[in-house]
Amino acid sequence: MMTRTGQEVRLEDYKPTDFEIETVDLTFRLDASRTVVTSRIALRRRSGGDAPLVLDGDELTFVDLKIDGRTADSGRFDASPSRLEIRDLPATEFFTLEIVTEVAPAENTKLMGLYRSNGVYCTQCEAEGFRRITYFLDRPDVLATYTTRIEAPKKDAPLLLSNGNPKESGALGEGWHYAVWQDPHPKPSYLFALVAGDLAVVRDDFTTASGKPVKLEIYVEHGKEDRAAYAMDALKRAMTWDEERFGREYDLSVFMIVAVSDFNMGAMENKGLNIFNDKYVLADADTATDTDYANIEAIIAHEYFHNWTGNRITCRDWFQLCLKEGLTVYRDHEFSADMRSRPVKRIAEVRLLKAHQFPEDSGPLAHPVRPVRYSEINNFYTATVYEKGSEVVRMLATILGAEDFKRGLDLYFTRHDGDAATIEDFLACFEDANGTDLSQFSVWYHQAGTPVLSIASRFDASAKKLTVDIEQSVPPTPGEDGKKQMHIPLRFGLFDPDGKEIAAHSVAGIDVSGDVMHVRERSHCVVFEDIGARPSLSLNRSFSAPINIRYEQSSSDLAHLARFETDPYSRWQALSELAMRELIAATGAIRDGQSVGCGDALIDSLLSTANDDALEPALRGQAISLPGEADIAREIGTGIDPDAIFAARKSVIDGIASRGRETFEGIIENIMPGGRYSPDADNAGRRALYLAGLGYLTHVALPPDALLPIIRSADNMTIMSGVLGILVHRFPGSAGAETALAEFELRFRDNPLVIDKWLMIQATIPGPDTLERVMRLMGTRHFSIENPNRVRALIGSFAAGNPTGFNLPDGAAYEFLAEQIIDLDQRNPQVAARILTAMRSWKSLEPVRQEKARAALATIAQQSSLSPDVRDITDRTLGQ
Ligand code: B3K
Ligand code: ZN
Repeated sequence: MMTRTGQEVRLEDYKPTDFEIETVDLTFRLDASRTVVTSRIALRRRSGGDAPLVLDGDELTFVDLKIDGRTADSGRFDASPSRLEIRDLPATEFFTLEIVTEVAPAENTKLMGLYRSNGVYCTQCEAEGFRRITYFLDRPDVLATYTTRIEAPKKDAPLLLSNGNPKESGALGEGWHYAVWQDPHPKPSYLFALVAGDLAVVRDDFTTASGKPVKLEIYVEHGKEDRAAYAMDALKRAMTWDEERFGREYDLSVFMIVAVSDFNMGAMENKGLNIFNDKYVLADADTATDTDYANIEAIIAHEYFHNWTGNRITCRDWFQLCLKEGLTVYRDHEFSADMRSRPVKRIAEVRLLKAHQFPEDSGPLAHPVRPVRYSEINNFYTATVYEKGSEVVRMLATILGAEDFKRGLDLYFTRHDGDAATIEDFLACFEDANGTDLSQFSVWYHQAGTPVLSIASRFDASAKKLTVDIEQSVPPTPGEDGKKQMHIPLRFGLFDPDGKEIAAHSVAGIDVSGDVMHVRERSHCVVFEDIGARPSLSLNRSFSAPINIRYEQSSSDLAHLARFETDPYSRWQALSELAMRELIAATGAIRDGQSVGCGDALIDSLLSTANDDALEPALRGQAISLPGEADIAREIGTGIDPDAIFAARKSVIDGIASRGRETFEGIIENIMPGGRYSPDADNAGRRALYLAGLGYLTHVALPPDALLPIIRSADNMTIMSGVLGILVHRFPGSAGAETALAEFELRFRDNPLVIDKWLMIQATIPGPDTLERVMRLMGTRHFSIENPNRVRALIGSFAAGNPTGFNLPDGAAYEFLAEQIIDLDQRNPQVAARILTAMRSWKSLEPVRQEKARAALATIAQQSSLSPDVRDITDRTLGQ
């Protein structure tokens, strides 16, 4: 498999290793600048021959090698920082190696392998971080049982944790102590973890469905224990839910979560010892928003669910990443839907998918859910693998139905427990359990690009027939010629002119099961018989497939659906489609120098939804939140002028706000929950609707001065930061906005996670002045280029979340980003590469900005010492 030189790895080259590693015994003698790692591995020769054994390394210092207990002659091996090649191995089937390496955790700025975060030793090994600890066959199909002994000075590290169950611990001389952990479950090296330091613990207990006791422990910095209560509650709910919904029980005597403040992503599912970005553990009303609470619940569950989908059954190779990630995202989505409101959750999922995955799928970084090539695997932890991967599993459930889906998944859990599996293995379980053929469905895994269904319909009143022509296509994506036809499950509904749903009894031209049409051919001519009056057609209900639909549906039809659809998600979808048309038309008008109005169909539908007390507040909030600037840009597709989109969106909001003033005033007066803050879904939905209403009112009534007191008197972070965002974005530079920012800073200056919100709000202020503000903020004590959360909050959200501020016509912000990426790349390539993906849609910009963006990307490309991570993203983004 690959070493970290950036050459391409290809799925078709996969071959099992010549050697199996059966057991791994690790000893760590911890020291910030010189940790000694001794790794004793027991190998079994799988195939004959005298091929050398080549172990992966990455920036390692080799110290010593023993083969079967004897020091190896220097002629028998070559050791470099990235590789250990051993020749003349014993001819026996079994033999052992003892490898000693040295690493420097304090100097590890990549945050991969063993590193230090706020004085705590911690690890991150997925995907290829274990090779930064010791030489190993560092690939997911090498499964071994691990015993880990950790030695450290008791004063610096009273706490010594690793995977599995605690085995023994005790004192050593000179103030040192040790602990031994044993993990009985064979695992790949990417699931290894170690934590050592001085942390506080929050404990709880859980009893599994079959009666086994499990200790639950969440480790946080001293003084932050109270802020781990919600995470603990979420964990217990996730454990119960996984037993009830999927029959999955936990399998060790202890489950530990450690929160650290320097982490490259959200969290990591290491066996029995999850390590989390503290942002996804710590919460209380004063410091966390409703969104933070929802994210904590989802991510705690996601990592826990990996214990089965990822750990017990892992991936054969990294091409199969979606096997664990897509399935686990599907599971966490279902969990959140059950814990909260299903339609509200679905709307949030679709908004996220469209905002992140759709642009990826239509740009230079497009790749299949199961790719076949990569040059840097860390760049494939993408919205396509995760979110589209989850949608593919959801479609499987839709196509098979709940029972058959469950039968297939149960077979997967029994057949592949303990395996490193593939997508083919996964699909075969659903085929075998149900006697069905999923070969056409499997194209979803293999083909990049968002499929398009082009729809045309006509109604023949005298024949009482509705005819719907459906044609499928997939736009071209890099490196894939000729797209195959896909199996698209399309939920549908028909609504008569009175708004009643019509049962479609007789449908010809397509297979239908329940309310799902199975689009399998290039084109279908679908005929609905016995339809009395021209109906409104609702398509892709509940977003049954991650596709784009091109259907010239009249505004009155959409308004009809926005009013009468019985599926709340689809009601939102109709309204959002109506709004999108209005916003696109307004953008065109602005570019042509015409005045912008807002059609009555949209305003009427939007206000009647906002006023509909029968709908839960969160849905009303979603309904009145218009598509964002990036959504509009995505739908327009080419020649994007972000300033025109911003102006158009503002005009449409002005129009809605002036006619809806009473509605919005009513909302902000009545909707807020009373009593003490609670993060539950209903209360959170009320606050979301309140903030949406307040946002509109700033376009007609509320001046900055009226917002300041709301911020000052808020008893929770959702309202405080939500109103701060509205004030600062609507009235940038105003005295009120600057006062509010200063007060917020003063109050929260010692809480970096809250300061991240402050940085993010400022980084996303629309307009040309924000670049300077971002540069200024980089010079304050609140920013640190070393901490990924700070970098993402300030630079990441500026580049990815501020269309007008980042896409300056003179290209100054692109140049700024290029400089930051080049700098950051020296320190943390993974974070640099991730932030650079903000440039992925540069080819859809209008020509002037496009040229400036290309030039900035070229500046990065010209650097001679780029990491494989940034090199890969830069080259693919430029189309090279
Ligand atoms: N499996 C990890 C992601 C690891 C990312 C490595 N670059 C978290 C998750 O998806 O649960
Ligand atoms: Zn995951």
